[in-house]
Amino acid sequence: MLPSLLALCLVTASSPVLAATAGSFADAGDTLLFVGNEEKVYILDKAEGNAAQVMGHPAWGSVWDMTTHQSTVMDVRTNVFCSSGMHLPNGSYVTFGGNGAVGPGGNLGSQLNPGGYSAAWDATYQDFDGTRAIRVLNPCRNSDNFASANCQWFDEPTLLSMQKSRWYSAAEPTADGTVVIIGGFVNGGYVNRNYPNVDPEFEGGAAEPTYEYYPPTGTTPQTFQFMIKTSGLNAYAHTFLMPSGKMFVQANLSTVLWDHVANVETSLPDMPNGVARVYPASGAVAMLPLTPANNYIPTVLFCGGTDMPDYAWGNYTYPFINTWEYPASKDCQRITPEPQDGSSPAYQQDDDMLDGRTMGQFIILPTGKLLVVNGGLNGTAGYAQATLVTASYADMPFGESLASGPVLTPAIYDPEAAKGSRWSNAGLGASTIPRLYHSSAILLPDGSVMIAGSNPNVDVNLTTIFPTTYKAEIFYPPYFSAKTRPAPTGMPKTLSYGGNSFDLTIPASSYSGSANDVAESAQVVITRGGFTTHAMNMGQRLLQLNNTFTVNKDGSITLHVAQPPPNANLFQPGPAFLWVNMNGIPSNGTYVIVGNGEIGPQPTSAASVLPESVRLSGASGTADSSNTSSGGSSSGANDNTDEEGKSNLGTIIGARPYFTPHFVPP
Ligand SMILES: *[C@@H]1O[C@H](CO)[C@@H](O)[C@H](O)[C@H]1NC(C)=O
Ligand SMILES: *[C@@H]1O[C@H](CO)[C@@H](O)[C@H](O)[C@H]1NC(C)=O
Ligand SMILES: *[C@@H]1O[C@H](CO)[C@@H](O)[C@H](O)[C@H]1NC(C)=O
Ligand SMILES: *[C@@H]1O[C@H](CO)[C@@H](O)[C@H](O)[C@H]1NC(C)=O
Ligand SMILES: *[C@@H]1O[C@H](CO)[C@@H](O)[C@H](O)[C@H]1NC(C)=O
Ligand SMILES: *[C@@H]1O[C@H](CO)[C@@H](O)[C@H](O)[C@H]1NC(C)=O
Ligand SMILES: *[C@@H]1O[C@H](CO)[C@@H](O)[C@H](O)[C@H]1NC(C)=O
Ligand SMILES: *[C@@H]1O[C@H](CO)[C@@H](O)[C@H](O)[C@H]1NC(C)=O
Ligand SMILES: [Cu+2]
Repeated sequence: MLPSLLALCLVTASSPVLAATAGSFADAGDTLLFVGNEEKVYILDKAEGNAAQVMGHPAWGSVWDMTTHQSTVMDVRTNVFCSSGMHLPNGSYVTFGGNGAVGPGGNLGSQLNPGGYSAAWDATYQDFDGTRAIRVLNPCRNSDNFASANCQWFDEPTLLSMQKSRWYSAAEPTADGTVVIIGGFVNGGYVNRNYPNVDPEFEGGAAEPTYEYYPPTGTTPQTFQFMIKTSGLNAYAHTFLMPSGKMFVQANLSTVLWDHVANVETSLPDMPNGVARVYPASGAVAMLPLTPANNYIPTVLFCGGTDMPDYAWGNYTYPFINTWEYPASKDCQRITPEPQDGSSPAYQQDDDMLDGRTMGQFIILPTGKLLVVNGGLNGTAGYAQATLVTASYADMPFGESLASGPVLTPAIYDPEAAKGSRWSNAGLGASTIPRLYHSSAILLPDGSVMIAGSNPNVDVNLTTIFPTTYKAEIFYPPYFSAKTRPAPTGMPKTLSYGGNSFDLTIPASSYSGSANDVAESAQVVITRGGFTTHAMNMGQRLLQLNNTFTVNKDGSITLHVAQPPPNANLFQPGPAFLWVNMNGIPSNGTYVIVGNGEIGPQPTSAASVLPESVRLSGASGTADSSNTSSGGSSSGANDNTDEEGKSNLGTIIGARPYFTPHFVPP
């Protein structure tokens, strides 16, 4: 029905957007987000027709302040649409690749690249080609001068860029803080195959099977064979660095353990039940907490996505079925890629999710439980203006969305619970805002979760059924019902790999009950929310630090805390938040840098040796043990009025709590 060039342009523009993240205010339409520090969330969108302007063009970058809930536009030169991103050891963030330059309607920018498949620049949106871009951001605080170049995006493709064009690449940090940038599309499309045509020269639909590094090494990118094997379905491959330094990589139905240094791969079993998890199937995927109890042996959890048959995936142009009528998967699988008991890695059937979800997203809460938010009951990520069977856009019931049935109620997965009882949504409120393609979520340092984005449209569309959504929300997990949360003192600013333990003190006023019991329940954890887009959090991890305790006469509790284990593969160097859980109630997170802050081999020392725990009968906390029903220690998002519609990046657009289990804002 569509002439092929039009189809191509359409997909170019319409392919997935960046999922934005937190901060949603900004154009949360398609967002990438990350928490820069304890004050700021950075937000990126694709280049599109946002009303908010910067430097005379629509804005696709902003920074949101967690205290004031105000956002400020930032200039980003290249089109970040569907890029990947990662933290660096010094706390800076870097994003990789994206889309070529586009103009209104997602059409090719006005100044074409050679070959005519992509554009170098667009005169209307004033975005540059982002396909090889490397953009660096040093998170700043209110005490810094935001106008200085040091606080702005560095986005100069002529000075710093990748060797290959990458859209939807994966990015995984290594133990020395180097980032491996893996695969991606040369250009965008629904899935990366030109089927039933087989034209290896088809430029737009080519998969990029190589990998390269940040910082750039200058060596020619090598082919990662797995990316050829899975080429039709390997956008945003799921990657997790393992304790050995090898990388666990999952795409299509294949799984591999990969030594990126020697470029040697070992096959692991295929994903059971035919459920695809990478974009655009978009399952929720996360590494379970690394704890002293599991000896820091990683297990990866996959939930949802879709088991659509091969034919249904169609091709680069569009799916061959009406995806919005095809139920998404509830299936969950766990795998321990490097078991230490001599067994072979195997997928293990886990409890089904309560709802099928495509584009569900896992947020690891500081308590070690996993929240799943967002997504749809049917279909897949991506957008299009036709499918093979619904060739007319006018007949598409959900506009350009390839998903339907927004899942509005979150659920919580407890990895420690007995099989059969790991999922619950008891007491969790429902959102009223569909969060489909290009939505995202991230943990904030007060323990709440910012949810933003949704824009299954090629450009801004405020009038369709699943519109470009500028409104962000904050979800308050059940622990926000606690009237008092632990308030530890002595939180360090840096952590090392092994070395001397450190002490934290929990005053008696910040807990209730028997000091001995509460001290036993204490957990000290570091979390990394990562870089979120497209329903995934690249780099997200939680690691529990080992600890012992001393109960003091005044009821205060001293926690003796081990440094992270002396293996930087377990928790790569860089920014994190440090938390203390007491009786399952987390403190606020404190910003810390893990490692020496530099790219390079990380210094390690022997694992910390902890003193024996000391109990003291009779000591107890003095806090009010009751729950609250009015307010809590949330960041005050509840005082935001609904300002949706201002489309102004300088304004927080409707950030307000919606999940208020046991918590009603005043
Ligand atoms: C952090 O490291 C990166 C990569 O080495 C560098 O580009 C950036 O400027 C550094 N940030 C700061 C604040 O020094
Ligand atoms: C996708 O399939 C449709 C229907 O067979 C075909 O018209 C179109 O050319 C295909 N696109 C590609 C990139 O192969
Ligand atoms: C996934 O891999 C299988 C086996 O190689 C292949 O037949 C299938 O076409 C792939 N899926 C897509 C959408 O390319
Ligand atoms: C945690 O600390 C305790 C007490 O020192 C020790 O016995 C245990 O081996 C440590 N566990 C790990 C995984 O390091
Ligand atoms: C928005 O979507 C509606 C319904 O799908 C469509 O009719 C309209 O043309 C779209 N508007 C824009 C600006 O694309
Ligand atoms: C989801 O798909 C099922 C099965 O095709 C269908 O019955 C249901 O109506 C769809 N839901 C929506 C919201 O379209
Ligand atoms: C307070 O709320 C928590 C979380 O919902 C619950 O587990 C606990 O039992 C409640 N405590 C009281 C005293 O109501
Ligand atoms: C946690 O941080 C919030 C601000 O985000 C503050 O209002 C609250 O008092 C803090 N709570 C504790 C226990 O430190
Ligand atoms: Cu996208």
